[in-house]
Amino acid sequence: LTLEHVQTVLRGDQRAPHDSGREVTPDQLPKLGILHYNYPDVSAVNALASERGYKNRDEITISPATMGDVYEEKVKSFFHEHLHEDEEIRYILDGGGFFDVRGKEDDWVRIQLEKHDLMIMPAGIYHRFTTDEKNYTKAMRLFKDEPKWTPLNRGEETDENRYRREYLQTRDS
Ligand code: KMT
Ligand code: NI
Repeated sequence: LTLEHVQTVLRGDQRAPHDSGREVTPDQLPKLGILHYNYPDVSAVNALASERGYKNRDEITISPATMGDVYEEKVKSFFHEHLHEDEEIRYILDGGGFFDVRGKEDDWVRIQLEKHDLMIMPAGIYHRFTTDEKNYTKAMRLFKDEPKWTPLNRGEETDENRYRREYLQTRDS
């Protein structure tokens, strides 16, 4: 136990493994509409992308070394609770991180992603992302069309969003 760890616990560091309380049980993710795989070979990612009609991709390296001064800002912005109007597919090329998603009771469920994990999140799910204490996430982002990342931060408007409503209908039926 180091001073650093004590400080981390006291301030509830978003990059700590248990910031969000509960750990994930394997049956929890499918119930929330989330798919989670581990693909050591990128050819499996290519196959999945073509099956689902994903034509574009890019790579992002989230780390102080690649982002410099804006790193902390970026990490904060990814950690704002948001939804997207499209599925979000992420493949971890190196390093790791956490996606937190809202469970059925609107609780946070923390999903740890490690190298070669691929996660598919449905449109309309509230979530947030953070690097872990190693501060290094290299990820492939898959897009059906042009690479764009449009987070809609949670608020009254997103509660009425049709993708949000459709997500809840599917999840709770
Ligand atoms: C998201 O939607 O939160 C992100 O795309 C985070 C960065 S990709 C690991
Ligand atoms: Ni997102």
